[in-house]
Amino acid sequence: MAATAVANNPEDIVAASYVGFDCQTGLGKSTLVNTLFASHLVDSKGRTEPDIAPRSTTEIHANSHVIVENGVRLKLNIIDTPGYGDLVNNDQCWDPIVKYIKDQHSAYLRKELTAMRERFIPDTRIHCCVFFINPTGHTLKPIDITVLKKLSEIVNVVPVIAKSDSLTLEERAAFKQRIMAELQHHQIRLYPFDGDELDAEELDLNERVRNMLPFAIVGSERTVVVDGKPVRGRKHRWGVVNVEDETHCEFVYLRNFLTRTHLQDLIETTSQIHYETFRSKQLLALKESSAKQQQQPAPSA
Ligand SMILES: Nc1nc2c(ncn2[C@@H]2O[C@H](COP(=O)(O)OP(=O)(O)OP(=O)(O)O)[C@@H](O)[C@H]2O)c(=O)[nH]1
Ligand SMILES: [Mg+2]
Repeated sequence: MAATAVANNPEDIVAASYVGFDCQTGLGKSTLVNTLFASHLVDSKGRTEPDIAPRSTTEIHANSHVIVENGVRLKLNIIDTPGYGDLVNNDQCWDPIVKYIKDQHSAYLRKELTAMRERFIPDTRIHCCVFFINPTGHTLKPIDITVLKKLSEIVNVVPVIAKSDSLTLEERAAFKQRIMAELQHHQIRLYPFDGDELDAEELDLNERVRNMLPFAIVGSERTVVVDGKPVRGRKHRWGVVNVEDETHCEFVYLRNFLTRTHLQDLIETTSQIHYETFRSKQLLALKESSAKQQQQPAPSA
């Protein structure tokens, strides 16, 4: 775990791919992508300041930047998705994202099977899905439960309370408790997992993350000046929410989690658990279909 992520590609750079998803539009997915990248950008082709008002995302779109964390060059790929849940029929709103995640597994498996001699296989597998929850303060919607169940079976899932500046601290704490109780009730297995190979320090770190989930986040595309320093923030009539201030929201914890403390483990868990499950199912299906073909009588001449 921790920041000693090992590069496994020719560019000598660690690569991690994350996707943001929710069951409705406008919860701040695109804003969070920009907030994450704005904090320590090394090379940026993205927006550092909004020149146009954020627009509703219409298609799955990959954003990619290199950041430096603890001296490790990290290529972050963040996949932004449209809010699918406002469609008249919410049924199957998870289809595009589930397909996207499986397609990446499929592409990796194909390359693994065909390009055995290549030392490096380009890896576009998704290491974490950040799931945005509407800050209603009430409960999760049934569609959230359905989607979380589907996603947690194929990818590491980390839930966040979107736009948490709309909740008071008491509301936030009560909402978190309710969400976690619901997830437990529905037996939804969230990341991080406690494997046998983890030491006491790592188990303790996981426990601390679990106690904090879902991260209550705030995103912003604007820079505001706080104590003479430019920071990402949201200016309200009553004051400024500084997204980097841990007493205002938990954005910094989410960022540390994704880019430092759990980076390596997210990558390993994806490969060892989610991809392995996908891979063995695919190979079994392949074996069964070729066995069936062999059983079929040869066509008579
Ligand atoms: N109060 C508050 N507003 C936010 C926050 N994050 C984003 N917003 C605002 O919410 C609106 C929608 O943000 P987007 O980032 O476009 O939301 P989205 O989830 O990408 O929307 P779709 O692409 O349509 O699904 C914008 O006006 C943002 O400024 C937040 O943390 N707090
Ligand atoms: Mg968007």
